[in-house]
Amino acid sequence: LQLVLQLREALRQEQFVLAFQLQFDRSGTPVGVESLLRWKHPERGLLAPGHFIGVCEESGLIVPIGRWVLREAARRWRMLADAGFGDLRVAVNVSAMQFQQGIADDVAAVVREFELPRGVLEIELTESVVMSNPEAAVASMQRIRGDGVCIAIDDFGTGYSSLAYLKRLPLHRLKIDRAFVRDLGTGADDETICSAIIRLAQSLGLKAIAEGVETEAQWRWLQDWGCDEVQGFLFARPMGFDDLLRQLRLRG
Ligand code: G
Ligand code: G
Ligand code: MN
Ligand code: NA
Repeated sequence: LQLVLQLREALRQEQFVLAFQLQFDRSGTPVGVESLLRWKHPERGLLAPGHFIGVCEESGLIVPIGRWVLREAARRWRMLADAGFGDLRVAVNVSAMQFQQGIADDVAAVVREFELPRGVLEIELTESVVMSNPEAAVASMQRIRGDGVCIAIDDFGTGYSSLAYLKRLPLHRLKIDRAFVRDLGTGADDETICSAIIRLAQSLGLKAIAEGVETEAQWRWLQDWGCDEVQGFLFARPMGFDDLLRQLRLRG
């Protein structure tokens, strides 16, 4: 309970910030960033979601916090665009409860407020969020897509997706869970899973992005197997907005 009160206070006092992790295409060109929530705790320093996201979900606070994340990500995209990096896409993680409460109105509102062009905002949903009520999910996702917002399935391969629904969903990207990326390049079983996901994405007309790429060997494997995009510590760690801008400017 104590933590819930602190979190409610944190939202009021603007103690949340977004970190951004760059995503790259096959040639190593930045194509987007994933927004990752951080809590600037007054005593404990910068906290990652593992310390508090569970409580946010249980208490329902994830709804107003998620709304803040969505607007902040859109605001940051506008700042990126003003700095000449408007080609980048900004992705936002959305929790089950937040999605079930309905995010289409919130999405439409930020698209309007920050005049987001089509394709620059992306929503990340997990398989379980979508598959727990696919009919309702499809309707909501279609509204989101109608506003020009992309949808990615996060942690793909760890949940249970109905292939029949995958085909029907208005998706843009499958994010290969980093658990499958870990052993790439060593001949492990996970290579079969990754190549299957990449082929599944291709056959559905979707992009595949690998998360958690940490080694050159993993990256080489992903390039060889035609994975479209990559994200991971090998390329960039999550960073604050000022560092992100500095990195992008250094790259020219
Ligand atoms: O940033 P980090 O690697 O610690 O993130 C841990 C988990 O928290 C990931 O599963 C990520 O999807 C989730 N997460 C990060 N930011 C957000 C957010 O803004 N909203 C929601 N709902 N989850 C987030
Ligand atoms: O579940 P989700 O994909 O949203 O989780 C994103 C989280 O993954 C972030 O908290 C980020 O810090 C973490 N992450 C990003 N790249 C890497 C990586 O290369 N290795 C590991 N172990 N974690 C990563
Ligand atoms: Mn994610
Ligand atoms: Na993930």
